[in-house]
Amino acid sequence: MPQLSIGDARVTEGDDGSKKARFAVTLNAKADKTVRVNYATGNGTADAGEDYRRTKGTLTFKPGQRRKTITVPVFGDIIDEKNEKFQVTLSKPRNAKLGDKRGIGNIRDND
Ligand SMILES: [Ca+2]
Ligand SMILES: [Ca+2]
Ligand SMILES: [Ca+2]
Repeated sequence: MPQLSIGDARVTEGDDGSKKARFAVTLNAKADKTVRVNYATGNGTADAGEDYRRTKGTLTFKPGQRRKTITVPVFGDIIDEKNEKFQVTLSKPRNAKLGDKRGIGNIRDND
């Protein structure tokens, strides 16, 4: 069975609006069946609603597809903070198994 892994993301915070943290989710081999996996964000030192938008959903890889991207909005502010982290965790893989199931979102403060 092919294996799913998620990478880390790095984004420099803005001062307003939001910027996108992009997490690549990859399959280590082509699958002949449709692969699905759930994902959800979780707090680290960064808080949902304050620093980033809570995001969850399901990715679908059609047979032959190897790479998808999860996008999480990171909110801008003008508060002097430490650099902060949150995570995106994969769960419930269908027709695949999990390799690295946790991606770290690194937010670099710019204030
Ligand atoms: Ca800022
Ligand atoms: Ca912030
Ligand atoms: Ca800030």
